[in-house]
Amino acid sequence: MTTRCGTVALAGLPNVGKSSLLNAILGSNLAMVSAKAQATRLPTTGIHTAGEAQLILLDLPGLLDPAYAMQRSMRHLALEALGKADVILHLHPANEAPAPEFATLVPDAPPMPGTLLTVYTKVDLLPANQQLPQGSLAVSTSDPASVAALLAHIGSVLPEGPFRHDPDEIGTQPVRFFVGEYLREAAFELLEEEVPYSFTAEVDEFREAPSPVYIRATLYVERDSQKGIVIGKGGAVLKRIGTHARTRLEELLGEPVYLETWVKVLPKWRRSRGALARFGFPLPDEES
Ligand SMILES: Nc1nc2c(ncn2[C@@H]2O[C@H](COP(=O)(O)OP(=O)(O)OP(=O)(O)O)[C@@H](O)[C@H]2O)c(=O)[nH]1
Ligand SMILES: [Mg+2]
Repeated sequence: MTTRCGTVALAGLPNVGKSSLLNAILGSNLAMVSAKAQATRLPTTGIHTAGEAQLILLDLPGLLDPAYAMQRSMRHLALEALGKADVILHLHPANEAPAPEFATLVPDAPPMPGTLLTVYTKVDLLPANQQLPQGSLAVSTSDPASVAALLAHIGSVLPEGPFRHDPDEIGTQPVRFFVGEYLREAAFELLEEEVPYSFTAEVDEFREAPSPVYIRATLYVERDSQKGIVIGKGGAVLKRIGTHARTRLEELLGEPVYLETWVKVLPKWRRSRGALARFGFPLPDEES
């Protein structure tokens, strides 16, 4: 059997449905999703193996014009992945068709030798009187047939080569990464305005045995007032954040989880090189 295997980057503006499409392809809620933009900060890898094709999918941060160091890191990570991808999916909402030329979104990208495919997302929201350009690839996460058709198309442009991952694998990142992601997903769901953007989480302790899995995490915000909001009256908000993340982790692990959370203030961490390095955000070399 001739196998195909390659990296497939999910790219586009914030909020276009990149993480949702990753999850729809995997048939699993691996990546965090939010109705609010700029949810994904670090690339998330998903593995999809079916028949003779293995896709190494990279859910990337949205391509935005960076205003501060964390956003510069997000863009840097996205561009770096685009330079290495075998296939680039440029995702764009169907109701905002036609999509702009991808190159206009990434004038600062390295050479991108991969095959570029424009994919219209959220087709279920397309008004009946609006048409997509002839021959467009289009998906809705609520329509499995549209996702299957996209997968077939990607399979046909994927390079030949041996599988690089166990076909049973769906992700490559450690559970610790997803602890932070699901805590942030709760923050995006429950908190408003700047608070979810000032929020991040760090795992201090992770113990897999004995059951339940024990996880202790610190939640960081940038100001004292935000700390009060994250904790809420009588700890009610913090409890909801923890419950959401714990439920998501129990689904991922298939095991009971005990999650302990603490809230701390780390002023301006999104603009601090040291704090960003600690939270896993590399910055391009020339930056200070
Ligand atoms: N109706 C509809 N909504 C969708 C579809 N795909 C995604 N969405 C919604 O669009 C919003 C953004 O989805 P995400 O998957 O988080 O988008 P993203 O591109 O990863 O966003 P960032 O990580 O912020 O760049 C969420 O509210 C999703 O539920 C779809 O096919 N149909
Ligand atoms: Mg995302």
